[in-house]
Amino acid sequence: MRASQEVRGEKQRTSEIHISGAEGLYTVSEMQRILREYIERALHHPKGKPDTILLTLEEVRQEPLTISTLPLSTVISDSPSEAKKISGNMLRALRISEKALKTAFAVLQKGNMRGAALISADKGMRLEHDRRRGVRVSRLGIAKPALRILSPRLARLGINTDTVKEALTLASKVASCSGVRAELCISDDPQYTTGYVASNLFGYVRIPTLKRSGRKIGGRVFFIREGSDIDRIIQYLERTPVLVDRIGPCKGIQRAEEILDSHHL
Ligand code: WAQ
Ligand code: MG
Repeated sequence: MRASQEVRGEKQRTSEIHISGAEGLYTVSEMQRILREYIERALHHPKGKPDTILLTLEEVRQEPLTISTLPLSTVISDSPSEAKKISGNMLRALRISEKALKTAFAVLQKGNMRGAALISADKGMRLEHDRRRGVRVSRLGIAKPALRILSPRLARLGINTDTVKEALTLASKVASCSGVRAELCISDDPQYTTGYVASNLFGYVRIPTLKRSGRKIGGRVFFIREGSDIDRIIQYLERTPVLVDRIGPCKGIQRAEEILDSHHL
């Protein structure tokens, strides 16, 4: 599903605001219920009212690959500047260059992308073919038995929401893509201020206060190992069906240093 709104700017020029998007892997019997949920989500979104809602349903014949969720944790952070420092340090530990970090934070500050930016981890170059749209991760989902394990684990931490479950599923698919070294995400919902850094090394690390409340900025950046085959990566993220069928550990609040120190790099 993708919902957008056309706005008229200066000199009658029109541009499009991305309101909401959602995707998943479902059985035919779930289709009607999911469509209703997606339409509901598009119509009642904190970013505004869409004038266009596009729904696409495609049969997936390929058997999905199965993966585990990344280990989840949350760091302590109580200001955007602290959150930026924590996310920057974690990404530096993952060998993301200063140049790449600069490009990444500029993309997130600008916002209004439908998909994610691909940035080379070393040179900090934008790699996706369509920079306005970005790369949209699709054909991903979580199997029901896995969801039944995940939900109570998240509930114990007070974070059993669709937002967290969907972001954890997406980050786990992205981390399973060879060539992707790390992901940085900030929600584009004005009130949702928690973001994350995800990687195979540190897991899915939630970072509160990554943006100031009320701001419409946000987005996703995937840091790509230098010299990777970009078309293969895009093909995997957009087209290869991947299903979460195992759940990794879900930890509570930790200090950022604890997470960094637990790995000898
Ligand atoms: N593929 C690629 N990029 C995407 C996708 C996708 N399927 N969905 C969203 N994005 C990009 C797009 O640029 C959005 O503007 C941006 O990410 C943010 O999307 O643990 O809610 O759906 O508490 O607003 C993270 C923290 C929440 C969750 C992320 O993202 C937690 C969130 P949103
Ligand atoms: Mg959003």
